[in-house]
Amino acid sequence: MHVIATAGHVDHGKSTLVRALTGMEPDRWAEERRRGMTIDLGFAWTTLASGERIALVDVPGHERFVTNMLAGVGPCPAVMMVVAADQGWQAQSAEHLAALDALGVRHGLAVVTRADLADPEPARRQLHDHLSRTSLAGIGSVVVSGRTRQGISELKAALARLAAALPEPDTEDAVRLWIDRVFTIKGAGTVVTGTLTRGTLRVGDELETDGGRVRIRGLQTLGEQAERVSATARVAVNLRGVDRDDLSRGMALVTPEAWTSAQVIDVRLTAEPARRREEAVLHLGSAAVPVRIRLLGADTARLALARPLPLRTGDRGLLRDPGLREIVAGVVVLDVRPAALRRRGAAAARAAALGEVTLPDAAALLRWHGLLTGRELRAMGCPPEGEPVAGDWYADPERWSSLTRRLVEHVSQRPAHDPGVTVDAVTHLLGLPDRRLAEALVVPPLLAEGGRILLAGRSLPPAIAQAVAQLTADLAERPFDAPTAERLDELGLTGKALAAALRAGAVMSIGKNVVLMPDALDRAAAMLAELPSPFTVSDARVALATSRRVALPLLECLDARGITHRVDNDRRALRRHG
Ligand SMILES: Nc1nc2c(ncn2[C@@H]2O[C@H](COP(=O)(O)OP(=O)(O)OP(=O)(O)O)[C@@H](O)[C@H]2O)c(=O)[nH]1
Ligand SMILES: [Mg+2]
Repeated sequence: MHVIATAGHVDHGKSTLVRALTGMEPDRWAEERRRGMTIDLGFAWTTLASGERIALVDVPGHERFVTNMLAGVGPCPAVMMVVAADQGWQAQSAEHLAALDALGVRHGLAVVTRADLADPEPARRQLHDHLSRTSLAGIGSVVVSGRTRQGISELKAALARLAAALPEPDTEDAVRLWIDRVFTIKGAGTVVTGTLTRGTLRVGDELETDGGRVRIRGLQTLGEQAERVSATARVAVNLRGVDRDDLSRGMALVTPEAWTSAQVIDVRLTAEPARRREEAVLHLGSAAVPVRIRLLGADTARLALARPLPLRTGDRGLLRDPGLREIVAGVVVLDVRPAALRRRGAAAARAAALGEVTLPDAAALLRWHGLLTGRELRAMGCPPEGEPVAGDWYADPERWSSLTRRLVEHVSQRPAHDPGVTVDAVTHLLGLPDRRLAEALVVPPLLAEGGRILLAGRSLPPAIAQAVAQLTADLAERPFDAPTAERLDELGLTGKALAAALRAGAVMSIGKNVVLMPDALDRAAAMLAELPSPFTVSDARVALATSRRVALPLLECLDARGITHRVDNDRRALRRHG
């Protein structure tokens, strides 16, 4: 199934078109039929000759009902942009198109209606001209009359082509169903409807709403009962555990813990606001939420929402000024839980950080947040990459090495015969959210002994311990970038001092003047295991981000320990274990 919304000025024939396509009545209310005008969203569907089912969300054209229009269009992946042949481009044609453009809608059809009343060509040219400057540039067009049915079969053929070109939704993804209607059915209880754009709903599933957990009691799609419904679909969900009055349009049903409930967000604006403004309404999905705007950079802003929404990075919405009745800008969500801007200059720094990415990935989110769990990353819209540092925790490499550095410094500054610091004290000292992170920070020259963290070779004289701590900090980011002879000299790690550090196991030497941390061989082996096998010295050098001066003796050490072996003159492989 595909779901397509209508758009266009009042009275341009959208509902008539929906009727002609489906034989169904989209205007559900008596008042709508009496006034001959759509007020709220209408729903209808049809099966094309190809067997493809098309559900239509019919929106009102009148400017008073723009909020309803946006609730219908918000979650829809495609649109029919309608202009009447006898009236041409009008104010709401412009506002609706601006909304679609702000939301980044790329799929659709341009439809010239009421072609029995006037030559459709001028309207068609206008339509294409306006579309060409938007995300909908290049879409096809059809000329129809809802009255004479001229063009309706061409329109169906064009819809089949549009449907075939729509991107496949991810039916395995987490669900976020934006609610567009809530009602009760006698004997069944609360029912909500919406456009499902991702994931799959099954009877019995537990979902989350603003108010808490609910369970799916029954499902319908296009008037038929179903055990499961996958995106894309129009769906009616009968819920257990919630009152009709606790739900409304603009809330969402979501897979538990798969989204971030966000009340402050950082966004990119797709257009520069024409004037400074501090308030607007954020339209996203079927929601319309008042927001306070704080501009950060030229095209970035922080929004404070009047109520939280389940969001992820990459979500698109728009800001509208209901007083001036104008769309301010489209927004792309960049961060769903940005840190507070407290210090002077924090806003400028934030703008610069946001400016570095088009859309954040997990690495960018970690750069911004330092430490996040895989679950948090997924709920923010960026599945983690690489390995966790502890449990489900992922770390920004720079933050992680600065934590290592602080810990080594802290431990090495303690008196020579200190019994060490407890893991809990370190957790507190470094402000870590989980003590497992403190445990994971214990790498050479640190070691854990009886629940306490201390410096390996703690019997070293303080000057040498300090030098080792410095070297650890040097090597935190590039562990194989062994210090030069000058640096060793500067640190005082030469002669007797170096010998003492080596004896204590606080550092290791893999060749004359090539000093590394004691875990260097294990770490090198782990990194080399990622390389296509066999590999050359130069492959290893690049992978380990070091020089030949280090790579050669390091590989020889690995050979000597049976971790690697020579395959031929210039290539090696890791020895298989087990
Ligand atoms: N002659 C003629 N009249 C049409 C055609 N399509 C719609 N109309 C008439 O135009 C008027 C408005 O049509 P609707 O389909 O209600 O227009 P709409 O775009 O849904 O209007 P809103 O929902 O209020 O935005 C009605 O009187 C229709 O009968 C057409 O193709 N030819
Ligand atoms: Mg209508």
